[in-house]
Amino acid sequence: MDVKNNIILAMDLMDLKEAERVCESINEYIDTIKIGYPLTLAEGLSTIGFFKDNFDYKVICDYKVADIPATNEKIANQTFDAGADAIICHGFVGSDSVDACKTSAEDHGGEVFLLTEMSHPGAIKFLQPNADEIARMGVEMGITNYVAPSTRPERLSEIRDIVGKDAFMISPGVGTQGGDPRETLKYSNALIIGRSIYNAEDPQKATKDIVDSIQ
Ligand code: NUP
Repeated sequence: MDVKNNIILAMDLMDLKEAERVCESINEYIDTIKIGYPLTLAEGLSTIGFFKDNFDYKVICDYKVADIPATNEKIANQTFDAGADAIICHGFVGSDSVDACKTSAEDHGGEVFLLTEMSHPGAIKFLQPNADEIARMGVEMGITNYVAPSTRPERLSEIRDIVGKDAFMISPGVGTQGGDPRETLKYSNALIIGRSIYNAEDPQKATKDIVDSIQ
């Protein structure tokens, strides 16, 4: 996936009008948006089409799909049928569940991102001990897109070593959660940034400052 300025906007505002205002103000810098449960549950699955039709964004749906294969398939099909370009799925549920999302993505001409380790402190207990295995499983399955935490550059480096230099890795946790943009881009292809942009007093300036800082 090609991401303008290596920045993916994590849009977790829950009012579509507010989200639209933020997107309008930063449109010159952004061409890829990640939406998740907050906005989708508040405003509906049609938000995917909203961003595609009004902004021509690539839309990554952060639904962290983590169910049995049959249910994963239904979730992924709904997501791609609504126009998503990509879906994020959890790896800890195992290869059969991940494969259901991968197959749905392939059937719809979309992409799947495999979430390896998460960015928050709590991920250290259960996810981190298994994250390398999850990444290795992804490689074995032929998955080329990964999500890994900007908050732990040393782990980003290790996960990059596992998935290889050609994999496409995107990283949340930049800014509000403490991750550093430049450090993250040593290992990752793109930053996922939410609150530091949409909660900023001036989202346009906040985005420009990040863009300038990574050029
Ligand atoms: O490990 C992860 N950490 C994380 O923050 C995986 C994620 N998908 N996210 C998401 O990235 C999180 O749900 C939010 O949408 C975004 C980060 O937002 P912010 O911390 O920049 O506001």
